[in-house]
Amino acid sequence: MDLTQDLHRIARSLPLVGAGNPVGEDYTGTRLGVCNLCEAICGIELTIDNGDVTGIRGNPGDPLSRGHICPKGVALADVYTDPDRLRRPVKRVGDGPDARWEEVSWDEALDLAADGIAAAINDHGRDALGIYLGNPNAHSLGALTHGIGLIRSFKTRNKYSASSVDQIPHMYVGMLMFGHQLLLPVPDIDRTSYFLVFGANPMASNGSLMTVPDFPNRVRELKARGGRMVVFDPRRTETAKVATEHHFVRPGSDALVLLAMVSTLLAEGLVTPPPYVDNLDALEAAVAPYTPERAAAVSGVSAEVIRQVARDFAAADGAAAYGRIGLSTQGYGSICQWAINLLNLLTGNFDREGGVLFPEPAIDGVKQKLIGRGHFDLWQSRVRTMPEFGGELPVACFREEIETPGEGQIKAVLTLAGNPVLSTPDGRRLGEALGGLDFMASVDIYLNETTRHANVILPPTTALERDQYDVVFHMLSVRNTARFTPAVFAKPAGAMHDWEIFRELVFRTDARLHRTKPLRQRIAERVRFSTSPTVIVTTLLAAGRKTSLRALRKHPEGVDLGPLRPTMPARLETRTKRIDLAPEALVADLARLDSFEVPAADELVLIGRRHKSDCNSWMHNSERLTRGKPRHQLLMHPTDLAARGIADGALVTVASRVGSVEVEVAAAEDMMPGVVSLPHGYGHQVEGIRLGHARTVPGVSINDLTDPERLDLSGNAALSGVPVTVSALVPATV
Ligand SMILES: Nc1nc2c(c(=O)[nH]1)N[C@H]1C(S)=C(S)[C@@H](COP(=O)(O)OP(=O)(O)OC[C@H]3O[C@@H](n4cnc5c(=O)[nH]c(N)nc54)[C@H](O)[C@@H]3O)O[C@H]1N2
Ligand SMILES: Nc1nc2c(c(=O)[nH]1)N[C@H]1C(S)=C(S)[C@@H](COP(=O)(O)OP(=O)(O)OC[C@H]3O[C@@H](n4cnc5c(=O)[nH]c(N)nc54)[C@H](O)[C@@H]3O)O[C@H]1N2
Ligand code: SF4
Ligand SMILES: [Mo]
Repeated sequence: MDLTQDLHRIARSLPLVGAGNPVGEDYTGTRLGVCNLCEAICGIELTIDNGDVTGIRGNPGDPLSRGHICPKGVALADVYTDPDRLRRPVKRVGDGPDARWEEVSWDEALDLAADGIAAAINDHGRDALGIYLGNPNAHSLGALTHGIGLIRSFKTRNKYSASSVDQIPHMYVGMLMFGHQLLLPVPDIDRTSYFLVFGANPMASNGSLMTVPDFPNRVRELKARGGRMVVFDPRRTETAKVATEHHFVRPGSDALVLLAMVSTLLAEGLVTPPPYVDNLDALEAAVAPYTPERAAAVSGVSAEVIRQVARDFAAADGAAAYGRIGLSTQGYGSICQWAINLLNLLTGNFDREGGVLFPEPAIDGVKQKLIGRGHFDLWQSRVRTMPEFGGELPVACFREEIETPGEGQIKAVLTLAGNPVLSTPDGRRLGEALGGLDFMASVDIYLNETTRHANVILPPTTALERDQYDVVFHMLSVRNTARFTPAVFAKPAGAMHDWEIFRELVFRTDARLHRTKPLRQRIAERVRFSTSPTVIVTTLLAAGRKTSLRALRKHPEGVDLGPLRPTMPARLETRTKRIDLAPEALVADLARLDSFEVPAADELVLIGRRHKSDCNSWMHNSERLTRGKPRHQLLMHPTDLAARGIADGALVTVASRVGSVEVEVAAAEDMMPGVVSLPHGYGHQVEGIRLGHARTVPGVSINDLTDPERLDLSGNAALSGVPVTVSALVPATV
């Protein structure tokens, strides 16, 4: 045994080591890892041959994921090996199609970034810096432990993230009803006998705000024990196909359907709410007008179905209502999430086995106060006066804040792991706005549709090279477990972790700012940024007292902390320790719902979709994920095609108020008539620039059609249900 191995062994036995025990360059054997590509956080086993990953499979020993893996998990190795992935910082020389990218040293790149950020703040004030945080931040321990510090340090009000094209309605309603933005009930899928799903497709997405690896088998088990899964979705999705019942619902009309279910429960005396709720009378008065007949007239769901589902839900021995992207990214997302909570609460399925429960994670962000309870509308965006939520402004306002002159205008942008040009409404024009900035820096592992506008790109290490503990997703998991995964591979020489990049950005920018921070803040930041994510996890686990890093290191497959348990009302964060069934702001928003309009008979509305082999706006560089049948087409019902004289396979123009795209159409019986669907995260072609997508994947960006003017009460973008027209461009050749 040589000295290095001895050192590794000693390091492993210490609770406070940062780097874990990465495999050597010539390692051959297996190694446990974790997939960070979606919220299912599957445990994986890598086969490594002489330092190369030759295979990835699900780890059957993982108490949560139980051996599950999807095509993306297998492709995790492609991120690690992709020659197009950035491994050194690059700076842009020149503009537009003539731009060239040059590798530069970390020192030069970080100084360049700090110069640009500091210049904007010095010349125009702190709000001159705009920040966008993308989805993968939630999947990186370092980004979570150190990202908040970075954002606080810059003090800008121009903060944007993927949350406002995603789950703000859940968080807003969680804050209003349970007193905290991260108190989100999770379906007890393993014990429920009635799983009611609105606007989610976990067979493709593997679940969201519900960490549920191995969803296909869990549904199989649900059905095997006589349980039911009932799905409401405008597309007969992969999930709808394995459901016991599926109902088409017109996009954006769910709030009316859900409220009609709530009013049915009340009208028929089917309610058994827990003792710690208030305002049942107010609720009854507010929802009484929302009858099944009224919902049926606009939703395409019959009044009988609405009544029957409400009755079945109330009668089931353990029922869980759940609504995801299709509910939260629409015009009435907050009302929808309120109504979902009401269904669970009123039927006694809130905080009950087989209903919905609150996980008890080993690191509890709520209890340990890692994040505040949330706030809403404390300030507004400058141009459109849209409300902040939890300190963030709606990303649908990002472009206008860059383009509109005046005090507080964004002059420089920093993006962290995000591609808002493809991911946020009217993305094309956001891209143009980014092109006009004084300065932009991106922390990202690829040159993409967004980062191509940056002056400098700072690429961090990737999943297999860093320690991981899923702080967020253990809080949303269908079973209480904990797992710490040390980096599989060592950080390569000359690479930086995301949190180290954040540290340098903060320190180097501070050194250039005319304003100086109070000494106390500077010392606190020094300490925070000098502490590694793993040390922070160690401390948080110790404080949580459910397990320890030492225990988790002994069990890299993860430890089981048991099924979900009732914990309420003790964990309510409301001042009264009670739940308001009829929060004023939500009741007031019903007035807006009353103007919900059914599209004209010849009008179409657009919705999105996910595929099990797509990963938001990236991973299209992976050959194994992109080969096979194309899946970028506009899906449209045959009767809608026929009505327009469009043939299956034709090239069509899809136009909305905001823009138009040209794309192939595919006839799909699975679509609700009147509804068309495009996947998001496509549309990579940018002329003259070699992006980090060497493989040309066809398709257009749905977000060149989505409309930044369409928002929910919470400020979340209403990406779903956009009115569009579809017309033939070129007749089909086949
Ligand atoms: N129309 C429509 N639009 C949508 C949605 C929809 O359903 N319909 N869904 C929305 C949702 S839910 C979300 S979450 C957003 C997601 O949208 P974004 O926030 O833009 O996130 P991604 O598309 O995942 O972009 C990931 C970027 O991060 C980079 N990256 C990957 N891993 C790392 C890493 O470890 N570190 C760093 N620094 N960078 C990394 C990738 O190169 C890529 O550029 O899209 C939203 N947009
Ligand atoms: N394979 C894969 N998995 C992913 C991702 C990915 O890009 N690819 N992204 C991850 C991310 S960031 C997230 S947030 C989650 C999202 O997880 P999910 O919420 O499961 O996401 P989707 O598959 O988009 O499912 C949304 C469903 O809502 C339906 N829908 C659209 N509009 C409406 C409506 O108005 N009413 C109703 N009732 N339904 C509607 C759509 O047809 C679609 O089936 O997935 C995560 N997992
Ligand atoms: S479901 Fe797939 S993408 Fe999601 S964590 Fe598991 S292997 Fe990764
Ligand atoms: Mo998301």
